[in-house]
Amino acid sequence: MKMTRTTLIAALATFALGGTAIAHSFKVGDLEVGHPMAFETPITAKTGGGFLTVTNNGDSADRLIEVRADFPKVEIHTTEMSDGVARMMHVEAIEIAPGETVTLQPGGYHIMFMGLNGDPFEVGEKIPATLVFEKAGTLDLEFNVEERPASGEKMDHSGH
Ligand SMILES: [Cu+2]
Repeated sequence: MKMTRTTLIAALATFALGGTAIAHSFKVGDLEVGHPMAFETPITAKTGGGFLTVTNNGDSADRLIEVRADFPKVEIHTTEMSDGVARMMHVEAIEIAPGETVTLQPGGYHIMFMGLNGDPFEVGEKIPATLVFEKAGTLDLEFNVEERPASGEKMDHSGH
């Protein structure tokens, strides 16, 4: 593996924390984004989910309206259960009310990176992305790719 500056810093940080998942956060205006991460994906995966928390420390609502990353398509999704099957649906925006924390997690809201096409997410990889908020503006951050838990989340991707 070629040791880039980013991987070196990540390796040092991992060492310092004893190999536990690294919590990281990013701020723009009154918003704080906590621990953006994605699970590793199989080589055949066409999509990967991105997860994080957004806390609004201000006194007016804001909305996540767009996510930009180097993939053919990036969408904001929600998950709805119908007939016992989780189906993902595209949403235009996620509202973050003042004083609230919205959690993007498996089975709920998530960011969908689409068109992976044979370049899967690998543990330790960092995915650069830009979140666009209606009021707070843009926020550059990185999603840490982490090991998928053994149970994994099972999702129906037929809607894609
Ligand atoms: Cu999705």
